[in-house]
Amino acid sequence: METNTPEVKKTIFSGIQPSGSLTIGNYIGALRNFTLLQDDYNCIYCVVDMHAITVRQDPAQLRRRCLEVAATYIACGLDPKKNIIYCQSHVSGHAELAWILNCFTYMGELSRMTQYKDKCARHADNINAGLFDYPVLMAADILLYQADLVPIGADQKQHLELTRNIAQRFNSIYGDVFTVPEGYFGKVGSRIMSLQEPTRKMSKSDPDECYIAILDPEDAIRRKIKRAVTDSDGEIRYDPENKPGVSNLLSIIAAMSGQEIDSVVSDLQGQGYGALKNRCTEVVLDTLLPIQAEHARLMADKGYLQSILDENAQRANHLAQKTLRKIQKKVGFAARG
Ligand code: AQP
Repeated sequence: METNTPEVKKTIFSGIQPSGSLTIGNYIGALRNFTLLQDDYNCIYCVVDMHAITVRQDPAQLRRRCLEVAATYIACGLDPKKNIIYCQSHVSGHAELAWILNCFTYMGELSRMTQYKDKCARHADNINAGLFDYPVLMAADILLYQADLVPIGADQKQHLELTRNIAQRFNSIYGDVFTVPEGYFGKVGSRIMSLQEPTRKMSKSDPDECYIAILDPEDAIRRKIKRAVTDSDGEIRYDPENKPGVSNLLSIIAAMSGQEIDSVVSDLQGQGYGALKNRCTEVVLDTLLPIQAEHARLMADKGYLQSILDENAQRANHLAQKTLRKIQKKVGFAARG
């Protein structure tokens, strides 16, 4: 017999750090998937400013970037009425749950995190406890909303695995309190590489020539792609191990145009790297220019952006408190009168 019970939508959580200008790596690995999933899930997309201060930030710039990232979310197509778009520091539950989860996470687990090791090497003068604890805060972000699915790039896989371990460990002690989340990775582009060092991930905190920012002006985009490192054999072929630069440009074209990589390669058959770079430039500009125009429109109305962040922080806080109260009770914190 058919029933009319509506299917309960699953929950998605993800976030991006306002630690620089968002790159096409952030767009392809995360943001683009956020927009694809917004109709089928209850989505919570956070600007993770608490994560960003694990490396030194200029306070005025960080404040501005929080608004800029929220505007980028909306400009990329996320509907702020449908999705919960807010700043992490506006919902105190993230920090509160992180503290509890710290007590269920081992030093050995955190020491193995590759992002921690990379960041220690890059910020040797500031290896702070927050950098070490970053994955626990990320686990708290996700588990606070009982998220089923987490759209992320490949670099965050290890952190998500740790989140799952912490959730399972907690559940094995206290019963099934946390939903154990799954990762969601796009078919192509879950690891976009640096334009100058294509064996390394593209990062927003790298030197400017290594990445394309979503908000880069057109002439900078043209210049950066023109100067992207390729190789000397001249053949357009997808082979990330032996031809990382060319393969990276092919991945960017495929991810942004929605074409299969094979079909991109066959379209460019017999042509040189000039044609590959021209095609890449065309696809990147087609994607980014409309986003930039919408972003400029949103940034001109800061009052509207602020109201979106305020309203959505309240919605997020309501959900967060529900989980937090449950967890506090489980671990034995005193009841409130
Ligand atoms: N190069 C990339 N390719 C695919 N996905 C990527 N992501 C980041 N870089 C790439 C995905 O974007 C989301 C948000 O990332 P984040 O800002 O929270 O942290 P991150 O992974 O440390 O990103 P960056 O750009 O490298 O930041 P910095 O330089 O500040 O450390 C994540 O889902 C990530 O996988």
